[in-house]
Amino acid sequence: MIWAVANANVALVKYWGRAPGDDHQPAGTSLSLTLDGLVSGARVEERPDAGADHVAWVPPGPVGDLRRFVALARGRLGIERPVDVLITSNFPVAAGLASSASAYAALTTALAALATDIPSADRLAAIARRGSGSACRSLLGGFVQWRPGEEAGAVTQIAPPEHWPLAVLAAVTDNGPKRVPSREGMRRTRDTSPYFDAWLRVGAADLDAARAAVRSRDLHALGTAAERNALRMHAAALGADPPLLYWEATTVAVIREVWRLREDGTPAYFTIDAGPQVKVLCEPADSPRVERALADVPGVVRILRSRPGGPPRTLREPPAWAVHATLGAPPVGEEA
Ligand code: 2P0
Repeated sequence: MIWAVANANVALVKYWGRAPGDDHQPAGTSLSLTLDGLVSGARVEERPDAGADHVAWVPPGPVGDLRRFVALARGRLGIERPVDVLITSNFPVAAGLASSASAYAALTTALAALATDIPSADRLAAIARRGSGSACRSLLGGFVQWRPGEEAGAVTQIAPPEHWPLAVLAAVTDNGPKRVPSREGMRRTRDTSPYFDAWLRVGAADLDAARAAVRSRDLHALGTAAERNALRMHAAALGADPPLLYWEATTVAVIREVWRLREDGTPAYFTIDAGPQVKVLCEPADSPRVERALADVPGVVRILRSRPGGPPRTLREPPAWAVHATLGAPPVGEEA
């Protein structure tokens, strides 16, 4: 039996739209930060006597997708025997906090540990993205770029986690599952939004700005590029037919609070994915003040603290927070 754990990641320049075709290629280049402590774990065990794979997601997740992914990954990794798979996370799933990214990065890592030949990082990234596009970014730590294309180095680390000890606070505004899954939201935006082409065009400029800001550790430059890029992604999604509105009233209230903090002299910057939660970047020294301000926004139910995190790891034992998932109980912090 093998366990692997992987961190979630937050995109500072978003992936929002697949390229045409069924190869799960992104339409544009994205840039993410791997998030320490927002973790998914995957337990994988070979079952020589079983007739088929067995998969489970605790709390329940999309097992059909998971089963198809396991079949594909086993084929690519040359794992002939059926496997038993359990996936669990230590933070709310399917709520715009990138649980599918960490889950599929952890699972890819665990399955790779069963392969007879050690697969290259490029091959692993090509497998992980079939589970969830953003999962390939969680295979690396720190600041990670994912660009379209099959050639080597499509997923690269542009700076390690220790390059820049930023604080990331996730203001959870709603624990429920998101309304429209990213995959459907991206498809609808690409196929129906008149702003999709413009979104891809401006994304390239946001990427250049964000990459330069990471290299020079310029929080204002990175934060403004990330905010701009997130708002442009949501503008493209709002233009879809039917429209995609991932925000709740509390989401907007948190945006306004971040802007108020900035006006009052605290550098804090937000980004928002395909859900109502808001992730906020700030200096570690400002983090307690920013956290208090976010927690005081009516409707914010919880703040998750993070910082730049590392790559996946394999383990022989379950991580402590995952033990009860193996017994069928919900993870820490989740309602039964
Ligand atoms: C991102 N998101 O760059 C963007 C921003 C959500 C909003 O990557 O269909 O679950 O599996 O490739 O990776 C979420 O989409 O989508 C995502 P698929 P995925 O983080």
